[in-house]
Amino acid sequence: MIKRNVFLLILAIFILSLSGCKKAGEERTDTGLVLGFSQIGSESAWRIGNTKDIEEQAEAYGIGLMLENANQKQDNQIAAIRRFIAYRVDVIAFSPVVEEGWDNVLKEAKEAGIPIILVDRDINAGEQDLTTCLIGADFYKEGVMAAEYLIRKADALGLEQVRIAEITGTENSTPMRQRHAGFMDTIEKDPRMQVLESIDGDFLKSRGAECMRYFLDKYGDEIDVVFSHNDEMTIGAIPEIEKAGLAPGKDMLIISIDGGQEAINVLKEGKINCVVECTPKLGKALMETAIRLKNNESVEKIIHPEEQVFSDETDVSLIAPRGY
Ligand code: GZL
Repeated sequence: MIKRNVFLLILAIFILSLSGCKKAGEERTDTGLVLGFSQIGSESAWRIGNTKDIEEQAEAYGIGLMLENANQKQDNQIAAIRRFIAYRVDVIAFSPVVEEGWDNVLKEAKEAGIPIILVDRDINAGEQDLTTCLIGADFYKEGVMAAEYLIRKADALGLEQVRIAEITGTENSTPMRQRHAGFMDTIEKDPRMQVLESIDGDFLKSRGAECMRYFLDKYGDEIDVVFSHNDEMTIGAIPEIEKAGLAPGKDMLIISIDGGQEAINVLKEGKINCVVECTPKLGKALMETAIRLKNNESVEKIIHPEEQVFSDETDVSLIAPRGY
């Protein structure tokens, strides 16, 4: 009897400790489903839009959402997943900040019988079957679309050489690895294309500015193209180009990924040439998948949203408000 009381006391303390997360509330909402979600952080307009969409869709679907923000730290995500397991949520979802280091905590979730949904990014779990599905963009295709735009633009401008400065996203993250791979695989057959250097901007605006200062100091006006893995870093880089007396979008082509409103506004100003869309609106697919799992229904292994390219090849004034 004492053991049970100690357990209940520990459980009560644990539940009270969940002050950092948005509680499902004591009452289960009308689906009777509680979803634990570990979000990477708030590093970009994309991430903030993704969080907002997930919260709105949980409300719309009547799902109790416990959302924790990991502030870019994998340890915080692992701790959050352990709390969700202890709280015995029905489904756990998370956007892994990097691809490695998840085996142990996901095995604990599997042993607890709680299904895991990957949102936005993937993990490298080898042959182990630790997650039920991935809901997120086809990052490789985004890299391909960025490169295909560049090849078309080089043809249109009659460029004989195309020297590229690449500002990558968070090292070892799925979007960084796959956007780089898709881009490189597409340009490698084109003898005009040369990547001067690739450096890690960690998807952050401040790091994007730092990377651009480094590139300008080292290569100056040799740079023909900046390929940036997300809008935040692109927005950080553009003022540095202007401080160097160069016109972004004209003296050097600017290619970005995400498609948030701020980048689209800069595209409309002519300072960015191409923005590949990476939609953050994954909430609807997440809620529908969580409900299917709770009902023991099968789900697709990978769910990719449709995505498009916004560029100076079309009338950018027609681009509708982006919502993030
Ligand atoms: C892509 C997402 C990336 C965005 C960045 O789906 O993982 O993380 O491109 C965000 O803006 O930081």
